[in-house]
Amino acid sequence: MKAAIVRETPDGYVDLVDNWEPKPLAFGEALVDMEYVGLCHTDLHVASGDFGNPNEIGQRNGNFRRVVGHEGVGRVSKLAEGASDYLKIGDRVSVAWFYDACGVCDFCVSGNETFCRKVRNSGYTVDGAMSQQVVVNAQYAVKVPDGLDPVEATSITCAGVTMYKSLKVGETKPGQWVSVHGAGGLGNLAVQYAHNVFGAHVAVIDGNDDKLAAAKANGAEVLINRKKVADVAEEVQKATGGAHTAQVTAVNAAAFNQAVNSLRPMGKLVAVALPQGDMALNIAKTVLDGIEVRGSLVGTRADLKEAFQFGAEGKVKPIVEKVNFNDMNEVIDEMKAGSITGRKVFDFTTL
Ligand code: 8ID
Ligand code: ZN
Repeated sequence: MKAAIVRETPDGYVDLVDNWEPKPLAFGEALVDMEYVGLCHTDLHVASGDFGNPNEIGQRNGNFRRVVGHEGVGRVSKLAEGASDYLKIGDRVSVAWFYDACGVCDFCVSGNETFCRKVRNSGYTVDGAMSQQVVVNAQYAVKVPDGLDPVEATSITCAGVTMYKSLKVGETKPGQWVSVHGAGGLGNLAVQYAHNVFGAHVAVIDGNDDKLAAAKANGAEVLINRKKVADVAEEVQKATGGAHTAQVTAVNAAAFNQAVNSLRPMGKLVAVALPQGDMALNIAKTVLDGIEVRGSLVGTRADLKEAFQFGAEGKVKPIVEKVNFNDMNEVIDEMKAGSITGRKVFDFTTL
């Protein structure tokens, strides 16, 4: 069957193959026939080897190289023994970056399962969603609610839940100002969750006017094209009086510094994007203004269930476009160029 796999020497692109086979199901696992899979910028990091060579990390499926993808939605077609307590044939489920965890450590039992030291991640340490069939751990595959369009659900599976969670991590309150640095796949959903779910005011920063226009349509009140202003932070300060929380989704270390300087005293910076390198943090600003810096990583199964529900209720509506599996490397180039508004979603139903 068809699958998109990381290249032998990861170079940022994928090999599209026809001869891939899923591994045999083990106890508690289910087979999912994929319908739609979105491309997240994390897939580009994985395919580039930014987190190490994924072909050499985690469990291998025979001689196959790692299948990418973690914004997947499909229907359960087969259950191994032990899986029917959690799923039934025909259920629509998601394949998210958080694949599974040990279930018994301090992180798992305290509602912080994504930080389990035995965590497995789809499309990185286990095979991901970009194949016609995917093996999931039935206890961990979160169901997609009725009433949520499956193409839109793919974007909530990673981008949506990640920003819903990071707004929680930022302790976002109604009426506060949130600055969203980067209006890509994650950023446009940050705008929607911040505005429509958390009741916050939103300032958005990006270098692409189409993305800023989409953010405006989704409720952002302050729009800043970083390429057209001398000082991003100064513009945010002028327009908002300083953000209460800055959400950094831009794949660019400079955006982290702009975000810190956009905050008001006691503001929180939530780091979400994963560019290579270090973040420079002005010590005096951090100390004198009581700035907090937190990292935020995707979301738990409970977070994803909640994030899906807001989608099913129409409070958030991902911007999605269906595209052909064979065009994946061209879509990767578009993402690298920063020209995708919302998400491109590969259609597995027509393969
Ligand atoms: O759990 C997590 N923390 C998590 C989950 C999912 C994704 C983290 N991520 C990471 C990805 O690995 C990636 O590093 O978040 C980052 C953003 O993912 P994405 O939203 O899927 O990428 P995108 O659609 O390419 O959007 C990136 C946006 O950043 C803008 C670009 O114009 C684009 O719209 N941008 C850049 I590049 N530099 C900027 C800057 N200095 C900028 N926007 C503002 N200021
Ligand atoms: Zn992702």
